[in-house]
Amino acid sequence: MTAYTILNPATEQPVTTVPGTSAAETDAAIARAEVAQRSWRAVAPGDRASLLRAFAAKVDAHGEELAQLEVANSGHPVGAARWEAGQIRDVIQYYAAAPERLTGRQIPVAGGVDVTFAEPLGVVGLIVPWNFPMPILSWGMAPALAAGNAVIAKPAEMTPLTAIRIGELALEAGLPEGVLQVLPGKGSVVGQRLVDHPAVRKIVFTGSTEVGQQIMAGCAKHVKRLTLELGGKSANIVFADSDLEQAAATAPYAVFDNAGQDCCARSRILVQAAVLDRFMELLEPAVKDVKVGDPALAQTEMGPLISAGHRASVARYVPDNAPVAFRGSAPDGPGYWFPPTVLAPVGFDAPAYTDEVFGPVVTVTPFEDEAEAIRIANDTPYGLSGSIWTGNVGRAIRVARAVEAGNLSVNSHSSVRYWTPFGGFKQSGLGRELGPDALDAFTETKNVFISTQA
Ligand code: TAP
Repeated sequence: MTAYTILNPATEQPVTTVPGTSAAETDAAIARAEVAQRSWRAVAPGDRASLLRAFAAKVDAHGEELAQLEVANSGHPVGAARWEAGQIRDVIQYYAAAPERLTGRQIPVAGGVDVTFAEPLGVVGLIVPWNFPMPILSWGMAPALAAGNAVIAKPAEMTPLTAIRIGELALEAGLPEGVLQVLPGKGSVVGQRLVDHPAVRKIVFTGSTEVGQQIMAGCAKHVKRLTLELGGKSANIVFADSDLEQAAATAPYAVFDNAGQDCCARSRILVQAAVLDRFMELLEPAVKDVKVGDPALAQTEMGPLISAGHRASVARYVPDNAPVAFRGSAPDGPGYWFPPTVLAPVGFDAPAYTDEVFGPVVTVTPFEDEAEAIRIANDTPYGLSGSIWTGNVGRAIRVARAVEAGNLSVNSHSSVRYWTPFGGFKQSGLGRELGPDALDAFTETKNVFISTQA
């Protein structure tokens, strides 16, 4: 185990050191999980449910501590970090209702009785990115545990602190040893081992499309179950018949939330040409008003980027000759700061327009009519999210049905709700998380025929 240092992205100061898990230690954790899972699946449904409720209560009692850890580790504004800590509690609470409701079916057959069972998979590996360490951990962890699986979570190397604490809180709440293990460390070591080890029966991966493709190939060797939540390049489509003031006032938050490090960032604003000039007039003050600064302050709306390396990668999309329409502010001095930046006009082949920048950079592109808006919105390998602004209900429904993306909002930029399904079309992912059906992704259907002829 080699310890490594965690830096605060707002100050560049060390926060703590964390042990990096080795491949051999990952194997040992998988062996412990296999043993623990055999007992966990045998825990009576009501008892499993009440342990999960105790876990949710424990997370709730430590919500402020978790939020402050996320401020220090990830630079999330404290208001957002509190929401994230609340979400992990809510997701555990929601799936705590599942164990007693994992019913099978009885299907009429001749000569006997036919029933189905929802059996747990076994050991599930969760590979979590650095952008939303708490919510994304919970989306896989809670339904997997509720369905009777053991979970091994690998947080992103840079942002393991809340996941480590959540693992401790699970034990304090009474979850048996080995049922939930958190292994900080490198994706190329711990994550890769989870993918390669035959005893891990399912991988839930959230991260870049590039790494997701490698993981899919690795899982194929074992026909391992897989959920993928990958990148995005979502469109915010603003029609001339919309409430332009509202569309412009909210557009910055739809892309600059979490400093743009959001898979659902609406990083391409498409505006009907007839209202482009007016929209830009309204957008400029809204962008300049975004409060960028110390994430520990309650009024802060946008914090720093996660690392120096990531800031350099974002900055490459805004070279000196970039078509900057206008920018917001960012603090000077230490911290990985990058100001909210609006680029227009941009070509359809500009990297800032085609790539997932994963930073506070948005492009604005005009379109003429509904058909063109749909064509442009869909002209991307991604399909995760998007917004449609219009006062015409028929158009809202037509466009929502035509845009190839898993999560759309009309006249809003709604964030993820844990009780509705979430996931991507095309190269944004495979499968769905959250909502009432997530248990299906953590169980196998077993069909049993019982003869009445004997
Ligand atoms: P990645 O670089 O893909 O890393 C994601 C996770 O995979 C990290 O824990 C990483 O470990 C691990 N990993 C890296 N290489 C691996 C390998 N060979 N085998 C197994 N695991 C490996 O992504 P990121 O930069 O952290 O996150 C940003 C990306 O995530 C963006 O594309 C974003 O859109 C996407 N994202 C998608 C969603 C949804 S819900 N669709 C939500 C959030 C983020 P390390 O810590 O060592 O890098």
